[in-house]
Amino acid sequence: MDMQRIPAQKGKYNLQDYDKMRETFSWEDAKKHFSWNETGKVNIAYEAVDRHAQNPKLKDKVALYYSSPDREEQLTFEQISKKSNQFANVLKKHDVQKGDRVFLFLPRSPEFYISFFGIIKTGAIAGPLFEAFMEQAVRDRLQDSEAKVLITTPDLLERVPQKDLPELKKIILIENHNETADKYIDYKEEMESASSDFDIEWVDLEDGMLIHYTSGSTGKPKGVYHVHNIMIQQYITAEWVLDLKDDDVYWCTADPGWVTGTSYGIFGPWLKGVSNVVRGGRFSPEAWYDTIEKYNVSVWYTAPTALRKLVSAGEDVVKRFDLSSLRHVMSVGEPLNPEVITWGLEALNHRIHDTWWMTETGAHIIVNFPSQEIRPGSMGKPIPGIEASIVDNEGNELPPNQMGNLAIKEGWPAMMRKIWNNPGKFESYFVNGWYLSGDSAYRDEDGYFWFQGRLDDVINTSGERVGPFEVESKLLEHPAVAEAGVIGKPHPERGEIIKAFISLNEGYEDASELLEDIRQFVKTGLSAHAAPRELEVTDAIPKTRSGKIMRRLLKSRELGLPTGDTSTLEK
Ligand code: 6R9
Repeated sequence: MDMQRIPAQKGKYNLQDYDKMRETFSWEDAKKHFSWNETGKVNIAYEAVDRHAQNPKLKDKVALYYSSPDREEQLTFEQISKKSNQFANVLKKHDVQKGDRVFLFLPRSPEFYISFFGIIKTGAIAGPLFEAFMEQAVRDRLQDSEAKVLITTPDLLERVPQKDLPELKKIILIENHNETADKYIDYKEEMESASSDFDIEWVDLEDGMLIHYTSGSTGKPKGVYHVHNIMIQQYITAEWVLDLKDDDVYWCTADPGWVTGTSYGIFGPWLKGVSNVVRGGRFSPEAWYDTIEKYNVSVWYTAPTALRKLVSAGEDVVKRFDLSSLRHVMSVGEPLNPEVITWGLEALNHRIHDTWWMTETGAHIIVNFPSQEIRPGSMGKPIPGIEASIVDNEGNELPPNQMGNLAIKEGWPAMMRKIWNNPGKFESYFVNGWYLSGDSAYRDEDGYFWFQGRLDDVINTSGERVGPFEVESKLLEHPAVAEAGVIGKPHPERGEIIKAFISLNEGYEDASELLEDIRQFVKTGLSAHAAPRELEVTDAIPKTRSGKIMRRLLKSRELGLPTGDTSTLEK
């Protein structure tokens, strides 16, 4: 453990004493920030967009600075409000009702943000998908959610297996296309004739708003269901953790297909009425530093995998850009290496604040507050209003410095409310009133939490959560593959890479062309980030007597670690 400690930097941040606040804070206090407090009826789209559009001081403020290699655009709060009203009218015209699932399969673009809020204004539930998804990944999510409408581009449409999606009634295409059937709706054409007035659907705090699919260690991806109530915690953490002030320019690098890209790439800044930068296009150190310089980004939220790439690009690149607008830097998604924090101090002259949370938690849980001393390697402390602890498998709390399940006391505002279509799965997360995260960690005597690893087989590659089952299932669809077992293997830049062990069917030989063909099969069928970077042919995949793949054993063997208890191994 690195015992180096980095004190808060005075004059930069809001230095509220969260340790003290933790003793008195109640979530009721946070509700006073919202106008729905008196009426009881709400809509998160109103709080994040329309409320500012109606405020003479904010309506002309730039809400979205969009930039990609071939397009640049700025939209004010009023423009987003009106355009999302238009889009809501388009959806209503095509019979979208409260509670319907409307999915977005789009590149990051202004249309994404406009249609996202259009959906929520109708009371429907938005489901953002990563642009990188291939056919199988799209099928699984649209089938499970029974999505009624999909918003996409003509290019991405090729990956939508419409014959397998009987519930999908309409497809809205945001770019020029040649589709003529009734099922297809032309975005531009319908937006032009749609009114920019819309009677927003007022809903209850517990009504659904968003589904993010995420991977576990077993089964298909799960639809994590969030309700409008999520805004309470998003708002308060945008204040406490993102430390947003009125004149900040904020940039969250996450894709809106990921919970970070919605909770903190959309809602956090906009609930606070802060200008938000969105960058399309690929990662490159130059393009990223340029984005900070060009928009005078003051608050920056990114991920270890990107930071590690910036570190390896070297300090010379940093020096070519003026990054003096930066005030506050944060990271999420994977363990933040102490070396990266050291680099941040040297190259950026900023502390990098790690934050820990999950798709299921909806918003920040354990963080390094601006006012807090940073202990490199630690995720920090729980936010006020959250009770986090380390528990054993029965949900009994463990003493300091003992490793166990990182757990959260049930009932925080941003908590998922169900797993779509799978009530049993939802229940399985909770033991003795504690939500078990699947992460192992310990807490030191001062209340700092230290991440140790995943307790299940979920893989975290470049910050993306990948379920081994999904990859194994895809591998098995290849005619050459008889059996498959998939693990995460430590990697200096990507955190983990996916390694697949396969056994081959009769008549197939272990040859590099075949392995490359299998890799491509996963890449083009599922998604690039789910394709194994390493493939190894083995005679047999170790399984338990009940037929479960012993991924843990595969991993121990791969890493040359003790293999532990193998008594259930099928002989
Ligand atoms: C927001 C998000 C959640 C899992 C989580 C953990 C890992 C996230 C981390 C971290 C170490 C951090 N994780 N933040 N591990 N330090 N600061 O990442 O959501 O995609 O659902 O992933 O990611 O393993 O359980 P999600």
